[in-house]
Formats: sequence, C-alpha cells, structure tokens
Amino acid sequence: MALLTQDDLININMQLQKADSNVRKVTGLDIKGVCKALYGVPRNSEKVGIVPITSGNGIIGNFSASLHAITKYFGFDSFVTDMPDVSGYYEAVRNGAEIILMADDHTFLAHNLKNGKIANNQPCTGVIYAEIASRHLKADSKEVLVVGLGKVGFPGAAHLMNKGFKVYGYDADSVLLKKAVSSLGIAPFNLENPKKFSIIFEATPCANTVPEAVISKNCVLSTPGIPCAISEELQEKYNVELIMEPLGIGTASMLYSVL
Ligand code: NAI
Ligand code: 2YC
Ligand code: MG
Repeated sequence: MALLTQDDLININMQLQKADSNVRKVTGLDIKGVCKALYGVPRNSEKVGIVPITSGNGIIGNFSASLHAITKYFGFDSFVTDMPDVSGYYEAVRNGAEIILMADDHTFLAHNLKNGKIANNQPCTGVIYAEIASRHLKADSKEVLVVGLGKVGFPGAAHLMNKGFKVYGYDADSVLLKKAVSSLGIAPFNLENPKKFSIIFEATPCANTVPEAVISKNCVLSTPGIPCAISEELQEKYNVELIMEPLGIGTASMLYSVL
C-alpha cells in the first residue's frame, strides 16, 4: 500500500490551485466542473466530518488538515474531530456530520450518512484522472495509453473504455495486464514496439514509468501516481501538460460521488 507522507501534503492549497488551473487549461472545465460532468450537479452541500485514524502506520502528518483544506476549497462545511477512531466517529456524528471522511492504511472512504452512499478513494481517483485525460481539448485521437492497472489504474482504464476510447494498457505485473485485457478488452501495449500518444494516464508508485518513445508534443499526462511518472526534463522537452496532485482531486471525486 503506497502511503502518503507529510511532505507530499505540504501547502495542499497551492498544489490544488495549480492543479485546478492545469485542469482548466487542458479540459476547459475546473475540477468542480469535471466532478459535475461525472456525477451530476449536487442539490446541496453536506457537512463533512473528518476523523483521524490511528490504526496501522497511524496518523499521517498534514493528512486531516489537508482534507479540511480540500473540503473547504470545494465549498463544503467541514471539521476535523478532536478525537480519533471510534471516539472521533461518535464526535463527528454528534456534531452534525452528514458525510464521514476517514482513512486507514488500506481504505480511504467517504460515507454519506443521509443517503447511504459510500465511496472508495482508489476507484474515484482512477475515474476522475481518466476523465480529465479524456477531455484533453487538443487530443489528436481517441487513443489513450494507461500505465499501471492496479486499484486506481484499472477503474480508470474501465472508465475510458466505457467512454469509447481506444485503450492501450501496460502493467509490470503480467497477471494484472492479462486480467485487464480479458475483462476490459483493452489492447496490451508492447513497450518494444512503442507509438506516440497525446493522452496518457499513469497510476503507479514508481518514477520514470512513461518512456520517451510514447510522449508526443503537448500531450496530457494525467497521473495520481506518486512519485511523478516522468522527469522534469522530459516534461519540458515535449511541453507535457501534467495533471498531478497528491490528494485533493481524488477526494473531490469521492465527495461528489456520494452527494
Ligand atoms: P496498486 O499497487 O494497486 O497499483 C499500482 C500498479 O502499478 C501495480 O499493478 C504495479 O504492478 C504497477 N507498476 C508498478 N511499477 C510499474 C512500472 N514500472 N510500469 C508499469 N506498471 C508498474 O496501487 P494503487 O492503489 O493503484 O495506487 C497507484 C499510485 O497512485 C500509488 O502511487 C498511490 O500512492 C497513488 N495514489 C494517489 C492518489 C492521489 O489522489 N494522487 C490517490 C490514490 C492513490
Ligand atoms: O492520518 C490518518 O488518519 C491516517 N490513518 C491516514 C492514512 C491514509 C493512508 N492512505 C494513503 O496515504 C493513500 C492516499 C493517496 C489516499 C489513499 N491512499
Ligand atoms: Mg488527487
């Protein structure tokens, strides 16, 4: 399980504003607009209770504070409970939370107590980063390369297939690649016989997973993956539009999906 670090989350507001500006440039919509396109326009904005969780590796510095800043950035009334875990959950409900946000080392969820809807960060992140990539205004075709077909990448690839894109996929784990080919109908991408793409979606916990041979000028690389999938040098050389942010875009997708 690739966990965030306190350093990944430094100045989340600045990271979110920069990412929002890049999303607008690439798609013509801001992150909120992409969420509305995916999930519909919300009738109201629920009160969000953020509950720190101490299990496993424990509290991650800046995590709850980042969720507080992210929920406010997207216009939600939110608070972080004083207590963690069960006591924090009780405190959140007693203080009027309608949506609970909390994460252990394996699952980061949003649960709407009013309508019963529940969201998991991994598929919600894959879907929104894939949606952003699919809305690249200057894409030269409907072909997309997906690198990483795990808990985030597989749902993202499925979303792109559902939108009628020609999906080429690659994963270092051949079992996962075979599963995505057989269940989604994606084309296995052969790194030995590369081609250029104007839309790339990456979701791996490794650096340098996107080879230069597949990068076209002004392409969009939409990647929740940490660390970044390409070097700054390649990003500059091909003027790559990079959509990358450690927590906020995925959290927005979770919240809108349970409204
Ligand atoms: P996962 O472990 O389920 O999937 C990662 C996949 O990448 C695996 O199938 C693995 O075989 C593949 N992979 C690893 N190295 C590769 C390489 N060199 N080339 C091709 N494939 C390779 O992990 P998960 O949960 O899908 O997360 C992926 C990344 O996204 C992690 O870095 C995680 O921290 C990050 N993440 C970021 C979020 C955000 O909001 N920015 C939210 C959730 C996850
Ligand atoms: O501070 C806390 O409440 C911790 N229990 C939070 C643990 C989050 C662990 N998950 C992750 O770091 C990644 C994030 C990208 C979101 C999903 N998994
Ligand atoms: Mg994100």
